[in-house]
Amino acid sequence: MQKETMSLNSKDLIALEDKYGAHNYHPLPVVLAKGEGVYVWDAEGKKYFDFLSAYSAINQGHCHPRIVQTMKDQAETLCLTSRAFYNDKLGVYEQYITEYFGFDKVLPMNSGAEGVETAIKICRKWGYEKKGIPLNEAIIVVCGQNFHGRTVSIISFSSDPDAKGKFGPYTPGFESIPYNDIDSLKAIIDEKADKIAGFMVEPIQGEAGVFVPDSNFIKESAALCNANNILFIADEIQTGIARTGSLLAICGDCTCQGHCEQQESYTRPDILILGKALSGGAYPVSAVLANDAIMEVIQPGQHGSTYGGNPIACAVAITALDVVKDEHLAQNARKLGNQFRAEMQKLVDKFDILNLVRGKGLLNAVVINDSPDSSTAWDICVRLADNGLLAKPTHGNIIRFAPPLVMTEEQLMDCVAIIEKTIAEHISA
Ligand code: IF1
Repeated sequence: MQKETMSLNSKDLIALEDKYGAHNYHPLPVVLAKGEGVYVWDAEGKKYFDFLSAYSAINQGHCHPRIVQTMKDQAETLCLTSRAFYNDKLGVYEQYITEYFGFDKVLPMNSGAEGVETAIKICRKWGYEKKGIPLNEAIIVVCGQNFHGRTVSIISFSSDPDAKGKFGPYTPGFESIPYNDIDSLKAIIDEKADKIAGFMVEPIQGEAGVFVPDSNFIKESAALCNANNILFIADEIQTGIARTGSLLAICGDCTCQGHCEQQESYTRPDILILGKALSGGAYPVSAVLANDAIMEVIQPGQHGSTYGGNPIACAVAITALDVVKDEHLAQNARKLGNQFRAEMQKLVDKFDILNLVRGKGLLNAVVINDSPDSSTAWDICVRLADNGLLAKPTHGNIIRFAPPLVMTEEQLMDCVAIIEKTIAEHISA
């Protein structure tokens, strides 16, 4: 069977996915078979720059040798114990990650959505037991255009009709305010402070098209929460772990590799949710971090997961976080990000078809000068793939550019040349 699979070409493999897989995605017509650093190869051996990084999970680059070695070693030793017993990696990892990000405790899960669900459960229980909200009346405030995952509770507060439609009945207890609108947050807190347990926010909205809020929005909302005994919950699943040019997006302009506790630019969340790059793309690992006064509301039997905190996940995450520090990925993302946006700005000035570039660090988007219903962004991405660079359109007219953070300046300039050439080709086609 393995041998047979090896001889299938991209067309065959796409047909297999089409026939046997649920159609819950619409991928670009590229079949990837190998990855290394900033590169991936398709089933025919064509080489590409990866400018999506598996939605920011591959910050450390594909198949990072240290991460792969750690995973191999641990897989040969002990994979899974469940949490019915202790394991010899979990405590070590918990100490490591809590010191790394500056919290008392961590609750380990697997997918990002599970991390968000975990944060919601902790927040609600804290609301009843610590804040004294009447049972079943807790409100969590969220933002319009959010993306926090795909479970029923999470899509209950989505504003995307595709993500949400016809999956009801929905989970109550969430109220939405416009993103980047501190006055709306003030208004809902003025009205309902006693019942609001938390405010959950992405420091930069990824799915919305890499929307960077005003510089004071995050700081001011955290201060408002703090003043009103409301938990400030940061979903850094996509923005965290060096992607935006600092260890976390909530670190603001600080590039130190620590958790920035002492820095003025740092906004301390009460609950921090991480996922994706926590494993460098090797394994599904998510984590919810909080201090004791919050985390202690969860007692045995009240939350968990068969795979959460398994030895492979713990070992892999330690190495993945080591790599971020050792290879100065936050600094590199900051430097290359500034350079990338400057280069894209030149293209925006030169080509009418490009409207604007925005983003932070190496989480960027170029908005195409065409309607969201047009196929222009998709067509450009197909052409980019032909020219050896993989990026994905979002919302019809936005292209997200998020390469692995291990990229060099020279590689980045090669990519800029591919993008320029592709836009020129698209216009003259
Ligand atoms: C898909 C976007 C990225 C996330 C934030 C939680 C999760 C995500 C801030 C859930 C996941 C993904 C999932 C991916 C598409 C993707 C995405 F386009 F939707 F916005 F990254 F850009 N919080 N984001 O961004 O994490 O459960 O998936 O591990 O295929 O749905 P998960």
